[in-house]
Amino acid sequence: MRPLSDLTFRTLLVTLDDDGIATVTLNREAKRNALDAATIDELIDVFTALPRAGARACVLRAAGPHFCAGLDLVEHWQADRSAAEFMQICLRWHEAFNKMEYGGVPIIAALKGAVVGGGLELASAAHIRVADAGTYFGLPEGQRGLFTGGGATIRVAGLIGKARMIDMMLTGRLYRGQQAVDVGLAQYLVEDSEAKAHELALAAARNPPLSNFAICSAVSHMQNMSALDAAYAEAAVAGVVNTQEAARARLEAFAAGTAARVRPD
Ligand code: 1HE
Repeated sequence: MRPLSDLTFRTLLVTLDDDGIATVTLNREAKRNALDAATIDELIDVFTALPRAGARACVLRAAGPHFCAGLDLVEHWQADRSAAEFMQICLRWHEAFNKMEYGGVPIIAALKGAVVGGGLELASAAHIRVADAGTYFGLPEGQRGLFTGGGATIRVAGLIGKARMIDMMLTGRLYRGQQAVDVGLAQYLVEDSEAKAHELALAAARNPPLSNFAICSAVSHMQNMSALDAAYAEAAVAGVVNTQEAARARLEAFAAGTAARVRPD
């Protein structure tokens, strides 16, 4: 695996600041950040490298007024792909999004404008989604004569349930605003989604990396297991995380009465 500093990007912008906050920007504004094959390859590269590059959290944002217009429909049409070829494309999408969901680095998606089709699949692989008033969510696959291929049947159905997902795909129904939060497409609805995403990334980055690794990989893995196996795996993960050196000082501070209490403002 090549380190982050060795990677070059054509469709992404990637930075890592002194707080350990990585910012990954979808940078194809002219095409509304539609996901072509090159962008998916770059997402695989960056999310393979980030966990080992010292990133403590990541903001996933986009250039321009829209987060992401989904699959690059023009590339797909021009390539006139066979079923086998498109299956391989989908496997690359899964690789990218699995790197995100299971990579152990908290990813906060700063959303705006269209979050549609594969764009929603991408956003769903983040750990937290922050929307603004102009953000809208859709799955226009049915109207395009397509089907989801980037994990929506798992992640979007997991967020909102299969009945709502099927409705979105069949009818083109869009969600936005408080309704999008209420159904589970976003966890925050704010004026400035980028500022909020950065604030949340900084908050997450203050946790010990091993705790974040568990939170941002184990929960997802455990959803894939039987309840019995998930409970066993939870105990094993907690055995490692809850006895880490980094937790000792925090526990000591609590015992001494100097640690912050968990109280609403
Ligand atoms: C694109 C794409 C795209 C824009 N692929 N080129 N996704 C969709 O069905 C959504 C398709 N896009 C739209 O509905 C609109 O573009 C937006 C609502 C997102 C934005 O509208 P607008 O007015 O700001 O931009 P535009 O004029 O529609 O597009 C600007 C340019 O971006 C134009 O290119 P140009 O060369 O003519 O300037 C568009 O062609 C280009 N563009 N969206 C390619 N998606 C793994 S399976 C996943 C299946 C799916 O994702 S299905 C959902 C596909």
